[in-house]
Amino acid sequence: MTKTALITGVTGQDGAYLAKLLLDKDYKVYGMLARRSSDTLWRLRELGILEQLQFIEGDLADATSAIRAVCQSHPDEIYNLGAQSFVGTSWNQPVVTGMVDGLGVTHMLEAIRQFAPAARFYQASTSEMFGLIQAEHQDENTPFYPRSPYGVAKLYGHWITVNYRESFGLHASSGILFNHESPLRGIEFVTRKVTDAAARIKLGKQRELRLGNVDARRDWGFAGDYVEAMWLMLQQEQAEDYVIATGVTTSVREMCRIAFSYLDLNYEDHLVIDPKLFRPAEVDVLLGNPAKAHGKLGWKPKTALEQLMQQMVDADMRRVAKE
Ligand code: GDR
Repeated sequence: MTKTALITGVTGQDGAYLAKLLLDKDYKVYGMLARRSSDTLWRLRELGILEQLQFIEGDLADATSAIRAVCQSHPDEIYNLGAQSFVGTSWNQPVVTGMVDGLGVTHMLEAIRQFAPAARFYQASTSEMFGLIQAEHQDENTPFYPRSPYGVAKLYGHWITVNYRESFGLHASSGILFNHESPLRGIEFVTRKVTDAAARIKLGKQRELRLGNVDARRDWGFAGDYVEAMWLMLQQEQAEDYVIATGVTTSVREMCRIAFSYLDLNYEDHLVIDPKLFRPAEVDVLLGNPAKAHGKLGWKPKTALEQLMQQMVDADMRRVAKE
């Protein structure tokens, strides 16, 4: 029997890859779509899946949107990927971030509890919840200490998911995903900013790359690998929470070196440190331990950072050359 999925945040990087994965598995896929004046559909076009999706207009900050989306789509599975996902922006829009990334999760869970209690729910949680790290590796038992309004809002979303599972027996799982990138990553995030700049510098269209804290370390994986983990979580009999990561940490500086050297460029000739790009509070280092996901879901990351950066640089070289 054909399964039906509802994805919030379907136009984002993860939404696009997940929609493609589910369509390839013959799901009927609905996407909740917030109307925006700018073009948000480019990722779905790039993956060639725009025409195969059904859209329901709605916004996570609006409880009636969540109810309408659940009642119209009759989903077997709901993936809540919609969010104000820019960590830096969350200091300038802390209330909107809290509404969408925090209360928005409750809107979805309430809609499910009341109108589709048998549906399975995935919540996009994040390594930003760990924030100020006390442990060398972060796993499902590491204490949280968020360092941004984004991390704080996401922590609420995480715990309300756990609470609805424990209170009402919903099949609700939270995936604690570490940074995950791809050629579909938005230019606002540091990896894509770097690969886009490398391509522009190589093609003579830009000279500088301005960055903030290049000593920050992240555990970077490929988004295409990570959406498989989301799907696997909802195929389990028991709903649980999982850390999804590579188990390797790399500095922003080293990530720049990898991207630039692929084009025979020296990043040090172009890098300008801009104090305006530092955050009011920083997450210095993240390093996930995905052992539980490996053991229970049989999930393993397939793409190393070097390979990922090369794919992103290649895609940006093609894009910039066409401009
Ligand atoms: P992050 O990703 O905040 O980890 O959240 P981002 O790529 O924005 O930053 C990573 C690190 O790079 C440093 N940095 C810069 N970042 C940006 N964006 N721009 C710069 O110019 C720059 N210079 C240095 C940052 O300070 C930071 O330390 C991402 C998002 O996708 C979240 O939504 C998600 O939850 C987490 O990953 C897991």
